[in-house]
Amino acid sequence: MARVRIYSGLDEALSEWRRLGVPEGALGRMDLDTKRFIFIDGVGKEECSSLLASVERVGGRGFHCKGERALLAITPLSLEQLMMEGGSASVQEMGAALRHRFDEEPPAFEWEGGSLDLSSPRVMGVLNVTPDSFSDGGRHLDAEVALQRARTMREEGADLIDVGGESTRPGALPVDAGQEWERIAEVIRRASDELDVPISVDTRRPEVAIKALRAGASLVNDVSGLQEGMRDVVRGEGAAAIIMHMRGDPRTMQSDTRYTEVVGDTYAFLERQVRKAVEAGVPWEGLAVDPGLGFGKDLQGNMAILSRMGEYRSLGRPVLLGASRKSFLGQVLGSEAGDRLEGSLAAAAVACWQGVHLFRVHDVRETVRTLRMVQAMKPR
Ligand code: HH2
Repeated sequence: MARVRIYSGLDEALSEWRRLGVPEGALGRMDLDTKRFIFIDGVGKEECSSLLASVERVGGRGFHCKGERALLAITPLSLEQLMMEGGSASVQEMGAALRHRFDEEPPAFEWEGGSLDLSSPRVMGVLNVTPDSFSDGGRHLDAEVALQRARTMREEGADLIDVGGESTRPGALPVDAGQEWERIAEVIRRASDELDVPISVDTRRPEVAIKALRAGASLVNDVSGLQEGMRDVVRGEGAAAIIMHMRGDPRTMQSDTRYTEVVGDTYAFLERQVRKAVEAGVPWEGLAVDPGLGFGKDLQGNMAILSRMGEYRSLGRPVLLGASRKSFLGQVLGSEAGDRLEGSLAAAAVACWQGVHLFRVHDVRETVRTLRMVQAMKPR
């Protein structure tokens, strides 16, 4: 049986490989992209050459170093592709090692001055300070009412509170940055002061994010995937960020919901955006990912993602589920946003079973209890 070692970063891999006596010539050929670096030992000569050929074919780099050893640089997605093609025993062993690594180690999630322990699932309570959010729109426009809602969610077990001032439901019209900030300013300031949990700001606008972070928020939850301006804000303020996949913008996102392969396409997007953020200087430990249920996906796409949420874990970053009360649940249940609790809890349970780390929800108490139950059922 082959021995597989996986490294998340090139530095870690290089120092280990030097120690193992791998020639510098081989090390120089390794790519600097955010990839998994793999060392595989005990692969028969013949299998080694076919392994190297398949890795190169899917865009990775491989190098055969003396005896039965190979060095590989490959993205998790390419490795998944090889596994799906029913690759050799070594490919399957690499895939299993990759999964196992993330089964054992919860990813770090950190920002300047804080962190979140992900050794058990964490709940993010949704607080929309908007007139038009699809499920709680108009309820928390008054700062005092919003703060009371935040306190209640905290008491119910929320580990994070996500404050938003713009609805991103399908068809929602954008608001300007000034108006968005005006809605949430007092809530962010006072909630960060008062509550003993991190506050995240749900915004697509760098100018709103920077104000929120300076007012006490620790994280940016960006449904538009952490583009350049937002990356700079997150790096500059020492914040953490949740990178979500969305197709187009809320006005248009449901007009084309076709994908080559929805899990693969969203995975590749998240992988790319994580890499760009790291290249822009945002620490790897400060990034989480979210495939964006309901954002430019149809029922089938949402269900495919939900049933394979665990696969995003091989990105090495915390994975967030945002299914709460969404319309695809209503399509199955035949019910309106206020009557989708069972769907929200079923989605949380299915994702929790697959090792998802963060749950963005409206119904905090019920979700906390569901997650506790699912965790208790998991084999140890
Ligand atoms: N969904 C919504 C908003 N922000 N952020 C992440 N990371 N993931 C999500 O799935 C997600 C999100 C939409 O839900 P909601 O905030 O309840 O409604 P609205 O956008 O209408 O305010």
